[in-house]
Amino acid sequence: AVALAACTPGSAASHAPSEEGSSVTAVVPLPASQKADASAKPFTLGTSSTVRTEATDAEATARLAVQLLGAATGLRLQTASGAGSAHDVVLRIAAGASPESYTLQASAAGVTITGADEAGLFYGVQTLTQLLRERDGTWQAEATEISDHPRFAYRGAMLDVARHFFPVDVVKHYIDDASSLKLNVLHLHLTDDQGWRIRIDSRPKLTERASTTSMSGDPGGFYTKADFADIVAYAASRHMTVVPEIDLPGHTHAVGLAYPELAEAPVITDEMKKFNQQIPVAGEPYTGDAVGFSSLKIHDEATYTFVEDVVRELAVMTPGPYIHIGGDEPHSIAPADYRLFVDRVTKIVADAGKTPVAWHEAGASTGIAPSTVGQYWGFRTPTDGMDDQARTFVENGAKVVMSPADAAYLDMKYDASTALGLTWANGPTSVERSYSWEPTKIVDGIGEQSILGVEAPLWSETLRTADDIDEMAFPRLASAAEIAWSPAPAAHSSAESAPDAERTWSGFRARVGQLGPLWTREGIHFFASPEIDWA
Ligand code: TNX
Repeated sequence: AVALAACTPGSAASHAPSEEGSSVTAVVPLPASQKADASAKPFTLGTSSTVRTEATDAEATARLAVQLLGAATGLRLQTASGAGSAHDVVLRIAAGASPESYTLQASAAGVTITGADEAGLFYGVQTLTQLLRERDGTWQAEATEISDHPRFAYRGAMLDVARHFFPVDVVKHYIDDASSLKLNVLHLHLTDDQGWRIRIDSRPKLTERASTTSMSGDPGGFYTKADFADIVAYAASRHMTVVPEIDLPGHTHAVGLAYPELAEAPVITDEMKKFNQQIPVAGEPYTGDAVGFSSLKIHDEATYTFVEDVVRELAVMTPGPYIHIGGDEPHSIAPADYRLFVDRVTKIVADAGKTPVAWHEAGASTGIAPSTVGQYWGFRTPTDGMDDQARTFVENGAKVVMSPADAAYLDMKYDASTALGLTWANGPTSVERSYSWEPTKIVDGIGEQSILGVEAPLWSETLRTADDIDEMAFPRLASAAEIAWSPAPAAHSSAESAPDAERTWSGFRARVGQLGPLWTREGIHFFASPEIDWA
């Protein structure tokens, strides 16, 4: 752990409290290294400040910085080139350091952000938006030096647009949300029993017949290819890669509305009756919340022709390296049939030039395409052999994304009184629980080198609006972001650093509390959890 290595004992007034009573900086996720000098004069951003670049490679980020700093402060800044004044922000790219890394120097002489690449520069700008505080009618950032880089390459947020459909603007808002926390993957759960949300030209009935409804009888919707391209481009401009998920072979009731010949009859379980869930009927839209009742026909070649059509078009639409094939909750499918399906479909994705991703159940298969990345959604303490399934991906030479449901699932209630959300993952997930887990300590044999990254899924059974999304995601998405980005917690915390500068729950809690006003100005409808002392 290199956390706070720069905060050497005796460094002048390191992390001393400011007038506001908080420590000098409140950056989330916690930077890899940070030195602050509360006795030095701060940087001041004002109406005459400009965002400056020395070379054209930083100009796109400079334009974005004007927007982001504008949203954070209300100031209407301009871009410029060449040397500037002490109130300007200078953006530079200097290749050589690790991908996505940046350094930031703030002082009364100005702010300089140097990115190893455009992504790093963008993250430095995001850090600056968090450093700026309104004081005496001006926007100030305390004098500080930050050197920062991510722990994990894959830092994801998943949005379920199948149970409830969210229009392009809402998805863009979520991209803004997630990228402000230095997340770099948007996993879109595009299909499920309740609806098919992506246009496939060779299979037009999918969106004609299987997209019009959502859960609870709410309206449906789907993305045209132009919509999807718009999302992909917007995500790319914020350095996020889109991972599209087509959930197979279960979670496919909607496919049967369009192409009934591909679908098995729904399997009605005692559980559905016990929990008073809506009973699925073949050929009718499903608007309930049961899972595990649907399947494509495993022993029919037409199924694989269908999957090839979908994967081929999806691969063309997706510049990123991954296509997620789902694979979760195959409750109504014989294990041997499920394995056969996973083997064939991961190979279809690999043959289309993409890296398959699958939920951990697919690890039960031995003939899976070896490049397949697993996504672990079991609990922090694995049950039911889910750890064995997750380990299979690693044994094949691939990696795993960690999404423990009882900590990383953003659709769980915060506490029993939360209106939105579910409770199946070990009851409600407090902010503290969302923060207090370590990816390398969940599955034996899956350590740092086997973990591609961390993802926080947001399933939408109970969510209808952008505000609902924000309420469930903030502040817990910040927990996932810190786990994914910041160095692993040090075995012993440094006595010299202020508690809120530590990669600990109390440090996180204090820093997140400082971000409330920024989130409000940015239009993020966060849940003002009583676990946090909000500024
Ligand atoms: C489980 S975990 C699911 C989803 C539900 C979610 C609700 C997993 C891969 N599948 O189908 O939406 O729980 O929390």
